[in-house]
Formats: sequence, structure tokens, C-alpha cells
Amino acid sequence: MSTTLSREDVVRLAERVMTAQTYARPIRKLTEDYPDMTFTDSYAVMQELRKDYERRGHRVIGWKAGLTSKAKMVQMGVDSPSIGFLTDRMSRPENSIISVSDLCHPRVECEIAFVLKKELAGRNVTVEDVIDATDYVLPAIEIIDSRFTGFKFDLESVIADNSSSARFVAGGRPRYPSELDLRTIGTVLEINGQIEAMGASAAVMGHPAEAVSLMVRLLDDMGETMPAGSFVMSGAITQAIAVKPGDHVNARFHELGDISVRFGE
Ligand code: OOG
Ligand code: MG
Repeated sequence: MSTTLSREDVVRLAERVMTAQTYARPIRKLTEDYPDMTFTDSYAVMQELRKDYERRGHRVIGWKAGLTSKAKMVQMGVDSPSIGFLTDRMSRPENSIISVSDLCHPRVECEIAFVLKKELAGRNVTVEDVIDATDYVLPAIEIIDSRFTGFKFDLESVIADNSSSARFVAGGRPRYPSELDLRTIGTVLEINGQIEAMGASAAVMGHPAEAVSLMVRLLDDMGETMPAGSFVMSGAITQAIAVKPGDHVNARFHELGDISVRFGE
């Protein structure tokens, strides 16, 4: 696909996103200033952002898919999935208190995560290949945070913002994927004891492993593979729910246990 941004533009936009992520200061969509931006441009900005984080000592530990369920696409008004990198510093333990003062407008989502024991690469990875390469699956809460004003974006902008990646909490009960039907994992998301969202894992592209296969293809487009040891989140099963200080979030996953977390100032 074509590119419209110069190398200087890519670096400038990655810096703009980095500043918004670091200081939790929302910015306007990148397409307002660069209306002709293509997906190739967006991925170039994401990769530049990743290099910036690596230069600062953050370690990329895996990948996430975004917008892989109908509920998410409808909520955000986009029509295809995206990808983002995950770093060691985004991880938070179960039952911890997650600060929101360094986030713009956090939202929580329930996802199925995969930990790989073999590398995945190329354009023809099947669901079976993903399962074969998976060491174990586990539930996760993702805390997303768009850096765009009002949490409003288009696909070109959100990819450059690393698909709203901010924090994640993995936990619950890890399981071998061969022992489960990964399409029928029910999830219930409770906030302060109220059920706010519920769904089943097939909402993610019919099978969450399909989202992993899609990510491997997107990585292949960028000349990359998904290495053994990667922690991979397959995308939200339901719509994302906004959280504020004082909120207690409990995500219950059929067969995979519960994850709880609190939010603070
Ligand atoms: C984009 C990221 C979406 C998911 O699981 O669908 C995402 C967004 O909605 O801000 O992480
Ligand atoms: Mg997500």
C-alpha cells in the first residue's frame, strides 16, 4: 500500500503520540492534520513509537488485536481490526490498584490471551496452527486509553496510537487450549457489583485464535513474526466500559477463572 508521510512526518507524529501517552494529554486525530494518511503510514508511526519505547528501556513482550468483535467495531465506528504492541511496563498484577491519573479516559474490556511456545510466521497460519503453537491461554482485562479527544478516532489514527494500548491485567486460571472450546468461553464484566457487559468468545472473529492468525499476517506485512514466548491478546469480546477512581472491576470467564482489579487516582 502507498505511503503519504515523509520520514520526518512519521517521526513527528510518533513524538506527538508519545507525548500524549506520557502526559495523558489528549490530542486531535492525526488525520485532521494528515487527511491522506494510509494504513501503511499508521503502521510506520506505530513502529517508530515502539522504537521510542525500546530506546527508553521498555521491552515488547507481545501483541494485541483491536476491534476484532462486532461489539467493538460498532462502539468505535470502524469496520476492520487493528494491532498494537504490548510492553512489560503495561502489565499490572491481579487485585492491584491501577492509577488513572496518568491515563486520558480509561476503559476496560475482557479478552482471551495466548502465550506462545513456538514462533508463528507467514500469511497462512490457521486456527489449528495457533493452538499448536500456544503454551496456554488465560483471561485478561485490557485497560485501553485512546489518546484522541473524546475517545473518537478513525482506523488510521488509532493504529498510530498503538491501538489504544495502555495497561493489561492477566491472571485467572491458565489452561491448555486443547482442553477447551475457545469459541464458547462466556465472559461477564462487573463494575462495582453491577453487570456492565457480557458475551462469548466466538464474538471475536468466530474464534479468538483467528485474531492471532490475523495479527501474524499483519506482522508479516511489516516483515516481522510473532516469537515464541509472546503474550498475545485477541481483542475485546464485548464493548469497552469507562472506569474512574474507586471502581472495582471483576471479570468472570467461564473455564478460565476471575480477574479483579481496582482503580485509583
Ligand atoms: C481500539 C482498541 C480496541 C479491542 O480489544 O478491541 C481493543 C479502541 O477501541 O480504542 O483493544
Ligand atoms: Mg483490547
